[in-house]
Amino acid sequence: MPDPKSFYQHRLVNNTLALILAGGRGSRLMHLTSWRAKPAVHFGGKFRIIDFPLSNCMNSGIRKIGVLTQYKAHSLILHIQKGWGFLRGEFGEFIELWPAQQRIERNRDAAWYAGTADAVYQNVDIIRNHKPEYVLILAGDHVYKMDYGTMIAHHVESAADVTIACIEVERERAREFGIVAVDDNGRITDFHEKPSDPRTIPGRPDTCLASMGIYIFNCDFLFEQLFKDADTPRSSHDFGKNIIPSIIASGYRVHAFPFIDPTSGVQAYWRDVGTVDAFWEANLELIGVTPPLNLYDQTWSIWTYQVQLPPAKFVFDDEDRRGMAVDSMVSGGCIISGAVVRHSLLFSSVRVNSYSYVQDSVILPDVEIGRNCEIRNAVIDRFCQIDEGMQIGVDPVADRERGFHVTAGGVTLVTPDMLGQQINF
Ligand code: ADQ
Ligand code: ADP
Repeated sequence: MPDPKSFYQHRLVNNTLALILAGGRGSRLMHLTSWRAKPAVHFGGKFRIIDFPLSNCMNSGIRKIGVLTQYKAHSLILHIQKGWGFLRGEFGEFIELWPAQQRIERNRDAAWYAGTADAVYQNVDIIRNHKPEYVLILAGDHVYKMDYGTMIAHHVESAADVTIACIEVERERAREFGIVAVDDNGRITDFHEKPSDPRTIPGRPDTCLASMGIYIFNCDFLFEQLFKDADTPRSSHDFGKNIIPSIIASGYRVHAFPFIDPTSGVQAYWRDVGTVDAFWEANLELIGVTPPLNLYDQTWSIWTYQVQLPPAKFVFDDEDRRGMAVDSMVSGGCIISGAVVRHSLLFSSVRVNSYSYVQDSVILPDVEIGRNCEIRNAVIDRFCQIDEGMQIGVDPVADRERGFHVTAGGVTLVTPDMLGQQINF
């Protein structure tokens, strides 16, 4: 007997168009975003950050997706073209890239997507052609697993005009988010984007309820609000700064969708890997025995583009030294030869040569670590060639002198530019 709930959700997701906002600068990731947009930053051994919202769409049954790009979009575009072209156009499925194109007449003076709402506004004609009932707006730069179908069902059942996914955050961090207040029915009564004095949850002075930047709009209502905002002088055309506060002030029904893990009943995993420290920590967290984000869960697979690679290999070198990795994740195509890797995450095709030692580090794809190196507390960017005998993350002063970036948390970031190296694609 088919489950009526899943039929119902299937109809809802089928009438939903997802828009992934992937055009922001993401500059707090420093040199990791010098050449690539934040959604294209590598994560979890073989993925890119954008694979998470895209996989959530696939696993939720949403197969109509626009990805809105602008800054440094080259590697993001390549990744989506190479890895996400498997949808079937003949069944109305697609993932399309929508770069800023200045197609809207009224915006002819604007060079780029001004804010997140402007990015959507500039594509209203494309959205209209798809005739969705609901528009799901997502950030392209968060790591989490979420069933958007449940959120859309919640939106419809609460008869909301807009639903915002929300998560609890510590008050100390709350200034980075849109902070909401809700009534007993989950209706949002107040919203402040990045407030200097964030409002806490009643009875919990250390905790605030934050917007995750995930919105579901009834499509007609979205259009109405986008056109209104486009005509509003001095608006920065941003959902968090302008549209959401204005909708609430006008008395529309805006509901919160609490992001709860359906199996544990507690707040689900969600990370904004917005800084090098957060990036390093979120990657190394995956190594633990019971990681907060399980990448091995086949009921919610994370899809990606990956080149065909042979298995990781751990070899005795020519002098019989054992190559080994413990308490680590090592991706395909890696060769660890006569070297030791501890508590680290190695992306694809990393080579670690004899006498070298790597600990507490995140090594991005296609890195070669020469002999006799020592690397600790580091993030090594793609294509770096680490010369024989180099020490990284051992002496922060020496690291800074060499032009490496050492974070407040003591993580050393090294990129090919810092090593004066040209990239060989
Ligand atoms: P921020 O993350 O600070 O806050 P923003 O910088 O606008 O908001 O980024 C949101 C998403 O849109 C990101 O994925 C970014 O790449 C993308 N983006 C930004 N500008 C864009 C543009 N002009 N064109 C296309 N894409 C663009 C938001 C909300 C807060 C909420 C946090 C949660 O405004 O209310 O709490 O997300 O992280
Ligand atoms: P990813 O690992 O995201 O694919 P790459 O290292 O390939 O990132 O860089 C992203 C894009 O930025 C590349 O496709 C290339 O166009 C450009 N790029 C990266 N590093 C440099 C550089 N040092 N000089 C010029 N362009 C670069």
